Amino acid sequence: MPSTSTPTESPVTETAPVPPTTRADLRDWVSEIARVTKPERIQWVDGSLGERQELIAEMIASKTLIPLDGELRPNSFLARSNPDDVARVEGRTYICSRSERDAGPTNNWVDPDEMRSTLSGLFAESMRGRTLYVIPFLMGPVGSPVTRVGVEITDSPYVVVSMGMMTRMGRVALDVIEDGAPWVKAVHTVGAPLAQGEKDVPWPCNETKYISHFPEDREIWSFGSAYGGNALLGKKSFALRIASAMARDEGWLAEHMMLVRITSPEGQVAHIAAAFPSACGKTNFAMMQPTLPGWQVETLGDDIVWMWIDENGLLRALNPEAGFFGVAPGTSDATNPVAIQTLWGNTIFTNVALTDDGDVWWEGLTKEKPAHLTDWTGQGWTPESKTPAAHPNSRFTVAIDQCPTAASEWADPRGVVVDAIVFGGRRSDTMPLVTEARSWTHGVYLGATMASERTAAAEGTLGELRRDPFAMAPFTGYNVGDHWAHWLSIGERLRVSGRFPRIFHVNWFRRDDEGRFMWPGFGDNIRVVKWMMDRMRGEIGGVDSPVGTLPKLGDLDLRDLDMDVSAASEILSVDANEIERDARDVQTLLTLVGDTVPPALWTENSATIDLCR
Ligand code: GTP
Ligand code: SPV
Ligand code: MN
Repeated sequence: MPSTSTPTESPVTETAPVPPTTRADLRDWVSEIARVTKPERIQWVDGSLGERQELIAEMIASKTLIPLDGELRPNSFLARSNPDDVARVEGRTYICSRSERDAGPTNNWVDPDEMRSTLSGLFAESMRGRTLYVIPFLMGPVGSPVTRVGVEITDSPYVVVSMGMMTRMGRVALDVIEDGAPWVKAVHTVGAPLAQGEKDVPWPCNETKYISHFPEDREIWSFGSAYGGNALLGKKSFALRIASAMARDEGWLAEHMMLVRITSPEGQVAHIAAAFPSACGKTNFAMMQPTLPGWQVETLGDDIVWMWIDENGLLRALNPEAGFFGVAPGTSDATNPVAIQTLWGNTIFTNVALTDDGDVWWEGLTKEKPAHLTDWTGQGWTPESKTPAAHPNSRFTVAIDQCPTAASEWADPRGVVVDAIVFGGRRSDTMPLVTEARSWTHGVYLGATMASERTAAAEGTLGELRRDPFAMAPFTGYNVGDHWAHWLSIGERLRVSGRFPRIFHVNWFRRDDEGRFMWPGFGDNIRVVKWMMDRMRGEIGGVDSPVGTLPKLGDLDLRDLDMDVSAASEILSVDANEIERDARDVQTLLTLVGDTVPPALWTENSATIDLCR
C-alpha cells in the first residue's frame, strides 16, 4: 500500500528482538503495515497465559475492561462499547472482487483498486500511539484437511484477548506457518490514532467504518469498529466470507451453522448442522437440554461449520472456531442452562448490565428484574427505566472447552459425518414448525429462499422480513446464485456414495393471533429433532405439503406438553394461499439474483406454486 511518509521517520519498537518467524513474507507484510499505520510498538502475540494477563491488566487500567466480582464471576470482565459500535455494519461491509458479477446483487461491491486507495488513506498513520499486535491464528484444529491459517494485525487489545478465546491463537498457528502453510492476511484498526500525550478512551473506534474483503487475494481490511464480527476477523470475515470463496474454488462449504450430536434413548446417534440467521437460535440449539427423558445433545459448534466430502463420499463437518461469541439477552436457566453454566467464569461480557454486587445481568436472565443496575451505557437503571439494561445485541465471549456439553470430538480434525441439515428463520407466520425437503434440490431451494425477521445482531429495521439465503446473506463472499449452484454441485458429488444428509426446515417462532409464540421452543425442540430421527430411520411417513413433508399429528411427541391437539395442528398447518404468496415473493429474489440462479431453483419455485393449486 503506498504511503507518502518515509519509513525512517518513526522508529517502531518490537517486543521480540527479532520477529519470531523465519517466513520472510510474514515479516515483510508486518513491516509494511507498520510502515503505513505508524504504531508506537509491535507485539507478536504468542497466545500464552502471561500475555493474556498482561493485556487484561492494561485494559483494566484503560477502563476498557471492568473486572467482575471474583467470587461471583471469577476472572471475568465487562466491556462497554461506544454506543455507536454495537453490531455488525452490513451497509459498510464490502466484497471487492475484481468483477462486480462475482460479488453479486446481495453484496456491497466496490472495485478493488478503488477500495485499496480509500483504505490506504484511512489506514495511513491510523495506529499512531498504539501497539500493533500480530495475531497468528488457526481456523480448525491442527492436522485437519480443512484447517486454514490467518494472521490478524490489530491495534485493539480487546480483539487480541477475544481472538485468544475464539481461535487457536499464537505459537500453535505460527508453527503451522513455519511449516510453510499459506495464510490469510487480515488487517484491523479501530481507526483512532492517539496524538502525543492524548488520553485514550475505553472503547476507541471511528464513525467511519469499512469491513472490506478481497476474495481473490484472500485478504481482509477492517477499519473503525471493535465490535464482534467487524473486528474479530477470524469469524465472519475469514471463516465465512473469505472461506466461502475458498470453498467454492476448492469444492467444500463454509456455512453459518451450528453443529450438534444427538443421541436417542435407544442409542441412535445423529449429527445435525443447522443454519439459522443471526440471533435466531443456533447457540440455543447447540446447547439444548432436551425435555424428553433419555435424550442427549452434545455441542460441537454454535455459529460456523466447514463441510467437505471425504474419500468415502460422505459429507463431514467441523467447527473452525474455539469459542462462543453468543447473544446474552434471553439466555437463562430456563432457556439455556448450559450457556449459563459455561459462563461461570473466564468470560468477557460486552454491553450487558452490571449488578450492584459486581455481576452481570441482561433482559431475560431472571424473571424478576434487579431493583438497581448500571446499564450497558454506564448509567443507573431501575425496572422503571424505559430503555433496556443490556443492549439487545450484548454478547459473551468464552472458550468452548468451558461448555459442559461439548462433545469430545468438537476438536477432532476428521470432523463428524453430517446426517441432517436444518434451515430455519424467525417467521411469525406462513412457515410451519417443521417440514422435510422432498429432495436435495428441494432442500437447496428451501435454504436459498429462507426468510427471517431482522434481529439486533446487525443494523437495520427490527422485525422486518427479509430473505436470508442459507442464513448467509451478509456472509457469502461471492455471488449468491453461484453459492446455490455450489450447493447443488455438492449434491451431485454426494450421488456417488448415495449418502445424502436429510434436509429439514424449521420455524420455532410462529405466533398466534395474540402475538404469542405458538411453540415452547428451547429444550422442547428435541420433539422436532426426534421426529427428524424417526424419519432418518425410515420408519414413519408424513403428510405432503407444498413446502415439504409435514409430520402426521400423532408422530410429533407432545407428551407432558401443555399443548392440545388443535394448537399442535395449528403450528403444523400449511395454508396454500400463504405459501403461494410467499413463493411469488421468492420470485423477486430470484429475479434480482438473475442469470446466476440455477434453473433447478426456478423449477422448484414453479413446483411449489403448482402444489398450492
Ligand atoms: P448469532 O450468534 O447471532 O449467529 O445467533 P444464534 O443463532 O446463535 O442465536 P441464539 O441461539 O443466541 O438466539 C438468539 C435469541 O433467540 C435468544 O434471545 C434466544 O432466547 C432466542 N431463541 C433461541 N431459541 C429459541 C426458541 O426455540 N424459541 C424462542 N421463542 N426463542 C428462541
Ligand atoms: C452474527 O451476527 O451472526 C454473530 C455475531 O454471530 S458477529 O460475530 O458479530 O457477527
Ligand atoms: Mn452468527
